[in-house]
Amino acid sequence: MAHILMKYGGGLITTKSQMKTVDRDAISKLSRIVSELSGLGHKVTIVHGAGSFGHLKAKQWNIANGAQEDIIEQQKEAVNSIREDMLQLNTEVCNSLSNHDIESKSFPPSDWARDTGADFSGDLSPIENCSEGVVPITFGDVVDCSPPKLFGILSGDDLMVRIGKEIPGITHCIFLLGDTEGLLSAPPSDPNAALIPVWKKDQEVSGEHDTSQDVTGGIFLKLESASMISTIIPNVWFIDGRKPERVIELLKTGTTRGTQIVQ
Ligand code: IP8
Repeated sequence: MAHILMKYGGGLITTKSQMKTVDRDAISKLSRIVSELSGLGHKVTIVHGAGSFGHLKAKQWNIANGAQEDIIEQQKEAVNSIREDMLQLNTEVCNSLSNHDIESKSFPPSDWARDTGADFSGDLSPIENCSEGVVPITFGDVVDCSPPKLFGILSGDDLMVRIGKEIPGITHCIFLLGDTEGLLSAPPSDPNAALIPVWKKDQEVSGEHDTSQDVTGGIFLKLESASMISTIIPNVWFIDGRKPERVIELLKTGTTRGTQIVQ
Protein backbone atom coordinates (compact mmCIF):
# COMPACT_ATOMS: atom_id res chain seq x y z
CA MET A 1 0.00 0.00 0.00
CA ALA A 2 1.29 3.43 -0.93
CA HIS A 3 0.71 6.73 0.85
CA ILE A 4 0.39 9.51 -1.71
CA LEU A 5 0.82 13.15 -0.74
CA MET A 6 -0.67 15.28 -3.50
CA LYS A 7 -0.71 18.99 -4.05
CA TYR A 8 -3.48 20.40 -6.20
CA GLY A 9 -1.93 23.52 -7.73
CA GLY A 10 -3.99 26.69 -7.27
CA GLY A 11 -3.80 27.30 -11.03
CA LEU A 12 -5.30 23.85 -11.59
CA ILE A 13 -8.39 24.20 -9.40
CA THR A 14 -9.09 27.90 -10.05
CA THR A 15 -8.61 30.42 -12.84
CA LYS A 16 -5.70 32.34 -11.41
CA SER A 17 -6.32 35.68 -13.05
CA GLN A 18 -10.03 36.00 -12.21
CA MET A 19 -11.06 36.62 -8.63
CA LYS A 20 -12.55 33.53 -6.97
CA THR A 21 -13.28 31.41 -10.03
CA VAL A 22 -13.31 27.75 -9.16
CA ASP A 23 -12.78 24.99 -11.76
CA ARG A 24 -15.29 22.38 -10.61
CA ASP A 25 -14.56 20.04 -13.53
CA ALA A 26 -10.85 19.95 -12.70
CA ILE A 27 -11.65 19.32 -9.01
CA SER A 28 -14.11 16.57 -9.87
CA LYS A 29 -11.52 14.80 -12.09
CA LEU A 30 -9.10 14.90 -9.15
CA SER A 31 -11.71 13.51 -6.77
CA ARG A 32 -12.30 10.61 -9.14
CA ILE A 33 -8.57 9.81 -9.02
CA VAL A 34 -8.52 10.01 -5.20
CA SER A 35 -11.47 7.62 -5.14
CA GLU A 36 -9.66 5.24 -7.52
CA LEU A 37 -6.49 5.37 -5.41
CA SER A 38 -8.50 4.60 -2.26
CA GLY A 39 -10.19 1.76 -4.11
CA LEU A 40 -6.75 0.34 -4.89
CA GLY A 41 -6.03 0.38 -1.14
CA HIS A 42 -3.75 3.45 -1.08
CA LYS A 43 -3.79 6.26 1.47
CA VAL A 44 -4.03 9.85 0.20
CA THR A 45 -3.19 13.18 1.87
CA ILE A 46 -4.07 16.40 0.03
CA VAL A 47 -2.62 19.90 0.10
CA HIS A 48 -4.13 22.52 -2.17
CA GLY A 49 -3.02 25.91 -3.37
CA ALA A 50 -4.92 29.18 -3.37
CA GLY A 51 -5.09 30.38 -6.98
CA SER A 52 -7.52 33.27 -7.35
CA PHE A 53 -8.97 32.64 -3.86
CA GLY A 54 -5.75 33.83 -2.24
CA HIS A 55 -3.14 35.42 -4.42
CA LEU A 56 -5.07 38.35 -5.87
CA LYS A 57 -6.17 39.95 -2.57
CA ALA A 58 -2.84 39.04 -0.96
CA LYS A 59 -1.07 40.86 -3.76
CA GLN A 60 -3.39 43.88 -3.57
CA TRP A 61 -2.69 44.39 0.16
CA ASN A 62 0.91 43.17 0.22
CA ILE A 63 0.05 40.48 2.81
CA ALA A 64 3.16 38.41 2.08
CA ASN A 65 5.41 41.16 3.45
CA GLY A 66 3.47 41.48 6.71
CA ALA A 67 1.93 44.43 8.56
CA GLN A 68 2.44 47.93 7.18
CA GLU A 69 1.43 50.76 9.49
CA ASP A 70 -0.20 53.00 6.87
CA ILE A 71 -2.60 50.31 5.57
CA ILE A 72 -2.89 48.01 8.58
CA GLU A 73 -6.69 48.33 8.90
CA GLN A 74 -7.25 47.36 5.26
CA GLN A 75 -4.69 44.58 5.62
CA LYS A 76 -6.50 43.12 8.64
CA GLU A 77 -9.73 43.12 6.69
CA ALA A 78 -7.97 41.45 3.75
CA VAL A 79 -6.47 38.78 6.04
CA ASN A 80 -9.94 37.84 7.33
CA SER A 81 -11.41 37.92 3.89
CA ILE A 82 -8.65 35.73 2.35
CA ARG A 83 -9.08 33.21 5.17
CA GLU A 84 -12.80 33.05 4.46
CA ASP A 85 -12.17 32.70 0.72
CA MET A 86 -9.71 29.86 1.35
CA LEU A 87 -12.26 28.05 3.51
CA GLN A 88 -14.72 28.42 0.66
CA LEU A 89 -12.27 26.92 -1.86
CA ASN A 90 -11.48 24.14 0.59
CA THR A 91 -15.20 23.40 0.94
CA GLU A 92 -15.39 23.02 -2.85
CA VAL A 93 -12.62 20.41 -2.74
CA CYS A 94 -14.19 18.55 0.21
CA ASN A 95 -17.69 18.59 -1.29
CA SER A 96 -16.38 17.16 -4.52
CA LEU A 97 -14.61 14.36 -2.64
CA SER A 98 -17.78 13.67 -0.73
CA ASN A 99 -19.69 13.44 -4.06
CA HIS A 100 -17.22 10.67 -4.91
CA ASP A 101 -17.90 8.96 -1.55
CA ILE A 102 -14.61 10.05 -0.02
CA GLU A 103 -14.68 11.34 3.53
CA SER A 104 -12.17 14.11 4.26
CA LYS A 105 -11.10 16.26 7.20
CA SER A 106 -9.74 19.78 6.79
CA PHE A 107 -6.88 21.35 8.72
CA PRO A 108 -6.89 25.12 7.94
CA PRO A 109 -3.37 26.43 8.69
CA SER A 110 -4.70 29.68 10.16
CA ASP A 111 -5.94 27.46 13.05
CA TRP A 112 -2.72 25.56 13.74
CA ALA A 113 0.34 27.04 11.99
CA ARG A 114 2.44 30.17 12.59
CA ASP A 115 5.12 31.88 10.56
CA THR A 116 6.00 31.26 6.95
CA GLY A 117 8.49 29.24 4.90
CA ALA A 118 9.27 25.54 5.28
CA ASP A 119 10.33 25.98 8.90
CA PHE A 120 6.95 27.35 10.03
CA SER A 121 5.78 26.15 13.44
CA GLY A 122 2.76 23.93 13.90
CA ASP A 123 1.81 20.48 15.07
CA LEU A 124 1.40 18.02 12.19
CA SER A 125 0.27 15.12 14.37
CA PRO A 126 -3.51 15.65 13.85
CA ILE A 127 -2.89 15.36 10.08
CA GLU A 128 -0.73 12.29 10.61
CA ASN A 129 -3.25 10.66 12.93
CA CYS A 130 -6.38 11.36 10.90
CA SER A 131 -8.79 8.40 11.20
CA GLU A 132 -8.32 5.55 8.82
CA GLY A 133 -10.28 5.95 5.59
CA VAL A 134 -10.49 9.74 6.01
CA VAL A 135 -8.43 11.94 3.68
CA PRO A 136 -6.67 14.80 5.53
CA ILE A 137 -6.63 18.12 3.64
CA THR A 138 -4.72 21.30 4.27
CA PHE A 139 -3.92 24.31 2.08
CA GLY A 140 -1.91 27.48 1.51
CA ASP A 141 -3.26 30.17 3.84
CA VAL A 142 -2.66 33.46 5.67
CA VAL A 143 -1.10 32.60 9.03
CA ASP A 144 -0.21 34.64 12.10
CA CYS A 145 3.45 35.62 12.37
CA SER A 146 5.63 36.95 15.14
CA PRO A 147 5.86 40.78 15.37
CA PRO A 148 6.62 42.98 13.54
CA LYS A 149 5.16 40.97 10.63
CA LEU A 150 1.95 39.87 12.43
CA PHE A 151 0.77 37.88 9.39
CA GLY A 152 2.13 36.30 6.23
CA ILE A 153 1.48 33.71 3.53
CA LEU A 154 2.19 30.06 4.20
CA SER A 155 2.37 28.37 0.81
CA GLY A 156 0.99 24.90 0.17
CA ASP A 157 4.48 24.06 -1.15
CA ASP A 158 5.94 24.68 2.33
CA LEU A 159 3.26 22.43 3.81
CA MET A 160 4.27 19.74 1.29
CA VAL A 161 7.88 19.90 2.50
CA ARG A 162 6.99 19.53 6.16
CA ILE A 163 4.35 16.86 5.67
CA GLY A 164 6.58 14.98 3.22
CA LYS A 165 9.55 15.04 5.54
CA GLU A 166 7.83 14.54 8.89
CA ILE A 167 4.86 12.24 8.42
CA PRO A 168 6.28 8.74 8.25
CA GLY A 169 5.25 6.27 5.55
CA ILE A 170 4.65 8.66 2.65
CA THR A 171 5.85 6.89 -0.50
CA HIS A 172 4.86 9.36 -3.23
CA CYS A 173 4.80 13.12 -3.31
CA ILE A 174 3.06 14.56 -6.35
CA PHE A 175 2.70 18.18 -7.43
CA LEU A 176 -0.26 18.41 -9.81
CA LEU A 177 0.26 21.40 -12.07
CA GLY A 178 -2.34 23.47 -13.87
CA ASP A 179 -0.68 24.54 -17.09
CA THR A 180 2.13 22.16 -17.93
CA GLU A 181 3.01 18.46 -18.19
CA GLY A 182 5.90 18.86 -15.76
CA LEU A 183 9.07 20.89 -15.68
CA LEU A 184 9.79 22.39 -19.10
CA SER A 185 13.04 23.52 -20.67
CA ALA A 186 11.43 26.95 -21.24
CA PRO A 187 8.25 28.70 -19.96
CA PRO A 188 5.03 26.92 -21.07
CA SER A 189 4.19 29.83 -23.38
CA ASP A 190 7.34 29.10 -25.46
CA PRO A 191 6.50 26.73 -28.37
CA ASN A 192 10.00 25.17 -28.14
CA ALA A 193 9.52 24.18 -24.50
CA ALA A 194 10.26 20.46 -23.99
CA LEU A 195 9.39 18.28 -21.02
CA ILE A 196 12.32 17.46 -18.71
CA PRO A 197 11.64 13.85 -17.57
CA VAL A 198 14.12 13.80 -14.67
CA TRP A 199 15.37 16.80 -12.73
CA LYS A 200 18.26 16.85 -10.30
CA LYS A 201 19.08 19.66 -7.89
CA ASP A 202 21.25 22.38 -9.42
CA GLN A 203 20.19 21.49 -12.98
CA GLU A 204 19.45 24.85 -14.54
CA VAL A 205 15.90 25.78 -15.60
CA SER A 206 14.54 28.85 -17.25
CA GLY A 207 11.20 29.21 -15.51
CA GLU A 208 9.00 32.20 -15.05
CA HIS A 209 7.36 33.53 -11.94
CA ASP A 210 4.27 35.54 -12.66
CA THR A 211 4.50 38.10 -9.86
CA SER A 212 1.37 39.88 -11.09
CA GLN A 213 -0.77 36.99 -9.82
CA ASP A 214 1.44 34.91 -7.57
CA VAL A 215 2.60 36.05 -4.13
CA THR A 216 4.49 32.85 -3.34
CA GLY A 217 7.39 31.48 -5.35
CA GLY A 218 5.85 29.87 -8.46
CA ILE A 219 7.80 27.06 -10.14
CA PHE A 220 11.07 27.93 -8.35
CA LEU A 221 9.62 27.44 -4.86
CA LYS A 222 8.02 24.22 -6.09
CA LEU A 223 11.37 22.91 -7.38
CA GLU A 224 13.15 23.81 -4.18
CA SER A 225 10.39 22.19 -2.13
CA ALA A 226 10.34 19.05 -4.29
CA SER A 227 14.10 18.75 -4.08
CA MET A 228 14.03 18.93 -0.27
CA ILE A 229 11.33 16.27 -0.14
CA SER A 230 13.31 13.98 -2.49
CA THR A 231 16.00 13.65 0.19
CA ILE A 232 13.46 11.55 2.10
CA ILE A 233 10.84 10.27 -0.34
CA PRO A 234 11.79 8.25 -3.41
CA ASN A 235 8.93 9.18 -5.73
CA VAL A 236 8.64 12.93 -6.09
CA TRP A 237 6.92 14.06 -9.27
CA PHE A 238 5.51 17.04 -11.16
CA ILE A 239 2.52 15.78 -13.15
CA ASP A 240 -0.06 17.45 -15.38
CA GLY A 241 -3.08 17.93 -13.12
CA ARG A 242 -5.35 18.17 -16.14
CA LYS A 243 -4.46 14.52 -16.77
CA PRO A 244 -4.58 13.11 -13.24
CA GLU A 245 -4.97 9.54 -14.56
CA ARG A 246 -1.16 9.70 -14.90
CA VAL A 247 -1.02 9.37 -11.11
CA ILE A 248 -2.76 5.99 -11.40
CA GLU A 249 -0.32 4.99 -14.15
CA LEU A 250 2.61 5.99 -11.92
CA LEU A 251 1.25 3.87 -9.06
CA LYS A 252 0.58 0.89 -11.31
CA THR A 253 3.74 0.91 -13.46
CA GLY A 254 6.29 2.94 -11.49
CA THR A 255 6.51 5.65 -14.14
CA THR A 256 4.45 8.10 -16.21
CA ARG A 257 4.72 11.26 -18.28
CA GLY A 258 5.88 14.10 -16.04
CA THR A 259 9.07 15.16 -14.29
CA GLN A 260 10.61 13.03 -11.57
CA ILE A 261 12.63 15.03 -9.04
CA VAL A 262 15.69 13.10 -7.86
CA GLN A 263 18.66 13.79 -5.62
O1 IP8 B 1 -0.96 28.76 -3.70
C1 IP8 B 1 -0.77 30.54 -1.12
O2 IP8 B 1 -0.61 29.15 -1.22
P1 IP8 B 1 -0.02 28.49 -2.58
C2 IP8 B 1 -1.81 30.93 -0.07
O3 IP8 B 1 0.09 27.03 -2.26
C3 IP8 B 1 -2.42 32.27 -0.23
O4 IP8 B 1 1.34 29.11 -2.79
C4 IP8 B 1 -3.45 32.62 0.75
C5 IP8 B 1 -2.12 33.15 -1.15
